Amino acid sequence: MPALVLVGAQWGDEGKGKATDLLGGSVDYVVRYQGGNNAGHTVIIGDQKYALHLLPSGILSPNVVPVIGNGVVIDPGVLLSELKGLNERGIDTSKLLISGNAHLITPYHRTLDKVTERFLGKRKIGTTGRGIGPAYADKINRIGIRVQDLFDESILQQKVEAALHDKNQILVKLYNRRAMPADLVVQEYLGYAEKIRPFLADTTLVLDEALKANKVVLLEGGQGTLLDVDHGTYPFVTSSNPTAGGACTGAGIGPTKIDRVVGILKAYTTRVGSGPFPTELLDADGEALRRIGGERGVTTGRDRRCGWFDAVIARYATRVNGLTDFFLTKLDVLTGWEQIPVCVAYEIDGKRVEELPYNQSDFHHAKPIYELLPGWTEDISKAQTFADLPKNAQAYVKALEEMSGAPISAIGVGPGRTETIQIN
Ligand code: 2SA
Ligand code: GDP
Ligand code: MG
Repeated sequence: MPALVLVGAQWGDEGKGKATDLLGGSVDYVVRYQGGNNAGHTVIIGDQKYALHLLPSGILSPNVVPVIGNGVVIDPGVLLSELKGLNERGIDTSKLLISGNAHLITPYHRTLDKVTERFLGKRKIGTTGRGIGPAYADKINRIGIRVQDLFDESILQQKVEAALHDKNQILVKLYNRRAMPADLVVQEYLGYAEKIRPFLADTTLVLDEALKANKVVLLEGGQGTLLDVDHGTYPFVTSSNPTAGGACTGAGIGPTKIDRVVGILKAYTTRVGSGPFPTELLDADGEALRRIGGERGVTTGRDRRCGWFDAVIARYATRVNGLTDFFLTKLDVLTGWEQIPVCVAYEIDGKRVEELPYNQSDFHHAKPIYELLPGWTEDISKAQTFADLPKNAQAYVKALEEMSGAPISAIGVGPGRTETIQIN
């Protein structure tokens, strides 16, 4: 198995951190390929809970080489404090590799993220405020600062000045903020250089050599399919490509090297931030899913919006990612409902629609068409095999598999590493 991709099949927070950690024992490299410290990946090992934002979840597996690929945006202050936090808990982070081509998030990106959201008011995206969008905008606009720029003071100075040229006018004239002096940013960022240097690597070369030596490389997505800037619910998306194609550009691996794409799929649906969400529940069921599922943002602490499972979205994730299989997570959270509604299609302007509409307004109008599946009351958190699950839970999993278009290869029945049913 050369390279495999692990991607969120919904709007993120499906349990990618746990899934990556589970696979950690059988892979050699874990690569983050997009996003930045907007992500919040939770890993629970024994009685220890880790919340990773920027670092690949594989950093917790002693034999894994963790890699931050070129497609990631790095806030260096956050990177160093996350490393320090892990070191203080006895985790060895010395094997980390960081691409010199990854872009940096700077204080002006964070400020712009926050002021534009405030300016948008009711139309806001609901970003994490971490500067992700503005940093990617600069990358595409070719005025970004890259990790490698930290090691050449005069280049860094020129690039920061160029990036701030327009932004300071915007900050002062449009948003009534103080201008940001380039020198201050440069001084702060030069201070990070020597701390980051030991991790600097030509990561595409390292990964190519690893693949040639038959090492297994896991490409770990942040966020999820419906938050993808191309394939998600634009403009209510993040500014990168979490979908499987993004793994190739964000890690510098050719598609021919990937032979498995795992979609992480929650047994119900959640979303953080604004945007359409057909199966959203604004009632006691939604509240119960939030409470039982502990649905709160790992980065911002925001309550997550909750709703029933949406098979249209799962099918779409199978299509745009070329999924080979799913990890179904949080099945245990559904224990106790007499009947569990599952959205099988949408009604849009009086018509039944089976596939995710590409038209934004149609998606905003989509009303879920539900099928009711019988629930179960037995505690399933100790189940170790599929046969251990109550019949109705088995039928729920089988129904989801049928509707979603790819086989389910593992089922999460609790947050811990061992609370997982492996199938076949
Ligand atoms: P941004 O900050 O520009 O990426 O925000 C754009 C949209 O992307 C959503 N987004 C996320 N959605 C779910 N989980 C994410 N990570 C954190 C978590 C979220 C948190 O694990 O809980 O703590 O709030 C994540 N990151 C970005 C975001 O909500 C916007 O809708
Ligand atoms: P990620 O961003 O996809 O890594 O997911 P998050 O860490 O943001 O959110 C997933 C949450 O669900 C975390 O608190 C996990 O510990 C938890 N979790 C993962 N899998 C399971 C599961 O099968 N059952 C339960 N009850 N919790 C799970
Ligand atoms: Mg998360």
